[in-house]
Amino acid sequence: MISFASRAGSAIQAFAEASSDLLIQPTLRLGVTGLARSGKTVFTTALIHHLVETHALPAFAPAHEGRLRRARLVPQPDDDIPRFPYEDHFAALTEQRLWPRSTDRISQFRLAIEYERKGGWRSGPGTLMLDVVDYPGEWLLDLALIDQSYAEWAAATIAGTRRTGRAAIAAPWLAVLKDLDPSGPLDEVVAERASIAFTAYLTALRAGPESVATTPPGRFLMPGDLAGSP
Ligand SMILES: Nc1nc2c(ncn2[C@@H]2O[C@H](COP(=O)(O)OP(=O)(O)OP(=O)(O)O)[C@@H](O)[C@H]2O)c(=O)[nH]1
Ligand SMILES: [Mg+2]
Repeated sequence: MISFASRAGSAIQAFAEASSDLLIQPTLRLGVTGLARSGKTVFTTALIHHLVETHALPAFAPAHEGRLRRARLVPQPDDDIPRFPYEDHFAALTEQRLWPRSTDRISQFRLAIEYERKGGWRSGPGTLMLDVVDYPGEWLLDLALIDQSYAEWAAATIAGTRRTGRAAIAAPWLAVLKDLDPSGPLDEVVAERASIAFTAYLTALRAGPESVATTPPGRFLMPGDLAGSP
């Protein structure tokens, strides 16, 4: 009961804080989404640059109407998520003239955007906190797995190895599969060996003519913090 009361208390407090936050300081959280190599990191870097340097943004209504005062990077709110390395990406693009490497883990940043309200019942200056998340495009593939059972995914993945041009790259993984006993006792070492062979197959597919990952799980290709976990 005590724990319920204190939990309810902290929930009410959190709600009150969130509501007062919302009144004083609205927060918008955006995920930039797209398959691997679709341009998320470049777009995100350009977005920060244009907002922070207050470049002319004629298609962005608040800027066009002269209501955008300034934007600045402020500490991002989650201590357990790495910060988006904006300065590194920007320097690579403009000084070294290099495109960013494929993103291999999640990161985020927070922009405080100071603007002039449009009028109505609350006018005057306002600040919008914009949190933007960048992540490896490979992870987007795994959304398709949400509606699939393991058996359906396994059947589809094995059927996929029979597509034209895949026999040679699938052979080493299929050879490992043949030696597995699905009803035998769990052996972590054997499972890891199979997982490594399967990941090599996914990597070979990604290196193929399509040059983007299309076979999930993308987490196998870009494990991020889960690298090496069972
Ligand atoms: N010409 C041109 N090419 C771009 C632009 N943005 C991205 N590209 C190309 O697209 C590639 C991928 O861009 P990224 O921003 O790294 O793509 P991403 O979506 O972050 O990719 P992942 O991190 O692998 O998910 C770059 O290496 C460039 O070759 C752009 O504005 N202009
Ligand atoms: Mg990226």
